[in-house]
Amino acid sequence: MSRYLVTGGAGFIGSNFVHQVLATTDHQVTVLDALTYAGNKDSLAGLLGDRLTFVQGDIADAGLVEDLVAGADVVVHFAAESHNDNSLRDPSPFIRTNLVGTFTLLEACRRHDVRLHHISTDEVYGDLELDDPAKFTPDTPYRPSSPYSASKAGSDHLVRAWVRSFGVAATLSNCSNNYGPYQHVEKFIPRQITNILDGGRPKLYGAGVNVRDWIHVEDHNAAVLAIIERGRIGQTYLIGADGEKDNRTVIETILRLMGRPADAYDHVADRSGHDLRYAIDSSKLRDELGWQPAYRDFEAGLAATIAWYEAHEAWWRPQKAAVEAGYAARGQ
Ligand code: NAD
Ligand code: TDX
Repeated sequence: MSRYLVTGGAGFIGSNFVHQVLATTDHQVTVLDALTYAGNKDSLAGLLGDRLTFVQGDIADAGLVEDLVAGADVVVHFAAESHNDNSLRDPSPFIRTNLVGTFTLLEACRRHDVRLHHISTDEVYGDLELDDPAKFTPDTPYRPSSPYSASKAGSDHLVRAWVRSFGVAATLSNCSNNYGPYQHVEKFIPRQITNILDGGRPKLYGAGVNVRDWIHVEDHNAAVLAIIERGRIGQTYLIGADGEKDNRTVIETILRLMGRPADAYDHVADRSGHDLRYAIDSSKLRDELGWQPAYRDFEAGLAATIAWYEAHEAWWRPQKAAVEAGYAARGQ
């Protein structure tokens, strides 16, 4: 039994991680989450109790972090400002949370000799051409495009520096685009599903040729657990499930699965600096740690995700109108 401190455990991937840890291990979990607009305690409904404690607070609050890290065996660091579009409007919380917050956690882990797993993104590598057979590997040079991805790239560099300079026992992972339950309606897939459920239309940025490498959130989190249990300290593992799809195809698939005509969507203003394509080579993770994705059929995973949003309107409804008003104000 280990004591896990999970930052960002009320967010999309973090809350799914808490569900998975409680269901598949005997670990004790403390969630530290600031409950920003992206955090939702309802994502942990029914779980709070003997094995799960919730602390509302900021990962950049050094005093609070010091106390919580001192009582943990492992810090699993999901907390971040996570949405590219928001980072284009106001980068400042991205700098504070993703850089200062990660620094604050690293200092506490260093003082208390606590193991850290840092969750990051494939976006730190920039983007690939559509016709490039290459995928991102752990050796791909960093070339982030947006304030979000630059702040995540900086956080990765901080973690590696604290490993090398101070001997902090950390691992890192960079994952591709996640989908599944409890994802905020600002993100691509939940936005389109809930637009349709609301009687509206999906919104495609630009021509929609941009490619994302989709992975189910449970597969991401199973990989994170494998890295915490069996990964080598100081190493970076790329997590991906060979799920490349262009955005137009994803929208057409959602429309078909929801019984709508495939062309019942709107083209809207493109994202500034929009990364063209992401693709992950996860062979290091598969070869070293024996990880394999369980969700190999994207359409089946998408259908299950649609069913989840249909059944959980009370979870997403409170955020929907404000998110759409924000997009509409920007022509998106
Ligand atoms: P999310 O936005 O859904 O959740 C982020 C959580 O962090 C929220 O609960 C929020 O309240 C909390 N948080 C934000 N600032 C905080 C602060 N200062 N102190 C404490 N808590 C704070 O994000 P997500 O999609 O679940 O992403 C989780 C992690 O995974 C992030 O580090 C992100 O960069 C990474 N990641 C995400 C994806 C993806 O597809 N969503 C892919 C690869 C990597
Ligand atoms: O309405 C939309 N229409 C649209 O075409 C939205 C919200 C997005 N898009 C496009 C932009 C991207 O090409 O869909 C793609 C996916 O968009 P997002 O869901 O915003 O994800 P992305 O920018 O790719 O980043 C995600 O994956 C990597 C997460 O938000 C990050 O946290 C993670 O690091």
